[in-house]
Amino acid sequence: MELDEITITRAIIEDFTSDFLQSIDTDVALVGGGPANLIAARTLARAGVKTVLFERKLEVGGGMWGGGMMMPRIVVQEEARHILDDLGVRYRKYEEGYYVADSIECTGKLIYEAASSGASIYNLISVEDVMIREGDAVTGLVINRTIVDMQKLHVDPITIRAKVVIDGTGHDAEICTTLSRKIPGALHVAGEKPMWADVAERIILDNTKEVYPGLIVTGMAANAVAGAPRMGPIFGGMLLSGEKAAQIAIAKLGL
Ligand code: 48H
Repeated sequence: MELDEITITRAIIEDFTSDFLQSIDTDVALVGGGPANLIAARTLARAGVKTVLFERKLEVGGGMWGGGMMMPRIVVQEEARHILDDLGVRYRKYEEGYYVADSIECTGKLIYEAASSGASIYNLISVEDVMIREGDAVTGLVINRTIVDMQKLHVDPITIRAKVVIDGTGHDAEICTTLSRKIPGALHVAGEKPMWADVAERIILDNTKEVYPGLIVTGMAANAVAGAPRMGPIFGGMLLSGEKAAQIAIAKLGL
């Protein structure tokens, strides 16, 4: 068979466009492709929820790839060990209650699991704003190509309609911060506090919640919004938080 470049080009444009058109009106839109949102996306997609995730960077996976100070290892505590088992991530017991896993294996499996469960994942897209309708609820996202922001190009964004939005943007809690800036009084973003792994990991599930109608916060962003500490390279809280965010979304959708 003789390969034809135009066929290759048409396959990419047509397939992407058809998927993207399906994604512009979704049940749940997740902002950020870090570990919390990847677990959330997997949980949602497995429950049959139409799930779309946007990641600003070329690579999905957020801050998990780099482990602790570029040593590709993460620690997961007993409470979240079942998620490593569920993902098929290998780990080693370090001490009672502490498990060490390869951050590259874990990130790769999270991405694989989210994508193969049926979540639509789009990289190189930045969420720059939200839509507010229907009596002050978040009803969608405003998105643009990341390169537009990087190059400071004057290009208008487009929009995605979603019944529920999950902010999983990590330390900067970008969606919550944008909302609090644009609608004063809508939501208070207290800001992340210094490292205290024990407190941070205990409180993250309480902080994973619907912070504004239609907007759920998860992962590091949940602690940043609540004014809770950071925790360093222990990831059980991120995984449990992502699961909880998905469960809140599923309950909101009435499924
Ligand atoms: C599209 C965006 C946007 C945007 C950001 O930081 P993450 O890995 O987030 P979590 O919460 O899943 O995991 C946090 C963890 O990695 C971490 O940092 C820990 C445990 N730190 C402890 C400590 O003490 O430091 O991923 C967030 C993702 C990133 O990939 C961003 O590029 C992406 O969100 N993102 N994507 N539109 N506006 N903002």
